[in-house]
Amino acid sequence: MFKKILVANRGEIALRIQRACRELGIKAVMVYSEADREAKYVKLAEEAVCIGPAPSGQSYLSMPAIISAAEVTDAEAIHPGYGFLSENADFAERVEQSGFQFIGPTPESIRIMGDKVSAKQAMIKAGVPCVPGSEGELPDDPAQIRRIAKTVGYPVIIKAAGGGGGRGMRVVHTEAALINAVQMTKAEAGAAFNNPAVYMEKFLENPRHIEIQILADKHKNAVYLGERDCSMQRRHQKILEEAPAPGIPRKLIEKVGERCVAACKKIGYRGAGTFEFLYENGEFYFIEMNTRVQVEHPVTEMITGIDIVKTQIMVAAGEKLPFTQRDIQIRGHAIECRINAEDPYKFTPSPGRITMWHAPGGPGVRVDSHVYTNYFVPPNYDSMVGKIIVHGDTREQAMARMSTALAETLVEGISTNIPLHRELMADAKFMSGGTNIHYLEEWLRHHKR
Ligand code: MV4
Repeated sequence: MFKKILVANRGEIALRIQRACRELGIKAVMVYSEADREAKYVKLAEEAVCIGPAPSGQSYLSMPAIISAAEVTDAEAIHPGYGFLSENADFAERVEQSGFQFIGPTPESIRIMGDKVSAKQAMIKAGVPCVPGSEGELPDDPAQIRRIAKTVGYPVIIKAAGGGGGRGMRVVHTEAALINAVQMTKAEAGAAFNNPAVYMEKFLENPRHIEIQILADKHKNAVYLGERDCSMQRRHQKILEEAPAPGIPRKLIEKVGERCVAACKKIGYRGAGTFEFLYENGEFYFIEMNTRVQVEHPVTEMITGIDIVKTQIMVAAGEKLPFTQRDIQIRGHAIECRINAEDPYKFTPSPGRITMWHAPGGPGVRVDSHVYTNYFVPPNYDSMVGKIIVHGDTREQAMARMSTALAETLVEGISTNIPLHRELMADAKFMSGGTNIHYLEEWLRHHKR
């Protein structure tokens, strides 16, 4: 096992990784920008290195700054967290070339999944169900493009190979609009991702966003840890997640989960990973794979009892997965609310000093947050200041526990989206379960204030 790990991230996930290190008896080196000097995980750290000024381009995205910090502190491995450099194949490669373990999959795996066309081709080959569409990149010939769209059937969606997470996509409803839409998406993709390749899929009108968590080691073992429902989102920002996904047959999840595991074994995947699916009319359609730990990993930890971050570290060190698929039991229901420093209905950022922070507690309540009373939320980064996660025997109990937890939570000095979460926990449609990816945006349109 490693003796020392460098945590190349900030905020709640930096603290989460530090805690996993503590539990494993590993020293954690924290890196921080000048804006994060006062962060809790920096104060708690046995070792911390300032890697640059507030802008992330000069700190959390600076490969030389992070690799030098690992060199001067004698760390053996680097955990990238989520966001920043976590899905940058060049970074993973430079980390390994500098003699450190990258806590994540190989650069090759990251590269395959970063290109959505090659990701989809790998999944089709491995037997994972995908959205019907073009076989790979779209050709240049307009007649051929029209023919593909006719076969797929309108509406279609044009997506950039270099995109993902909602960037570089365009829906097309008619043949008249097709060629222009393809050209526009290609031009934008060339500028934004330095890769003009695009592909086509059938556009699913009202899907849910369901994802499957997997863990794999370096010895060809892989398991799936059930699914998460991440449909509650606004502008591709998830706001709450839950596990299991309400109303989806267990047998179907098992079938898709087994396909994901088979795909991992086939491509030699290792570490934690998430297969993203759209779910509509009882069918799963793969769209993308995330090669990092995700913000919403705690809901899976709560229903499985497995520590995903700890396992990431163990498998990176070469250990075998300490459980098999048969050992993994889904127990109860978990919900996570992301607490953002923002106006709850206008969504404008609300950085600044938190004059009062009181976190909730009680049975089945977990709070993952790096903030505290008198903490200053810097304006330079993502607005998430923490996550409230609850577990219950049933979905009803989890919702009741979340309502109580939200009522107990006190944040003063900045605005947060807690009022929105409180309303959602009392919303009849959310309470009945299974709302789709458009629900929150529609709800917000009808609840203008
Ligand atoms: C789609 C889709 C409908 N049909 N693909 C958006 C983010 C990126 N990961 C894929 N996205 C979508 N792909 C087909 N063929 C609708 C979306 C989509 C979406 C997906 C998941 C969660 C929220 C979303 C919000 C708008 C659109």
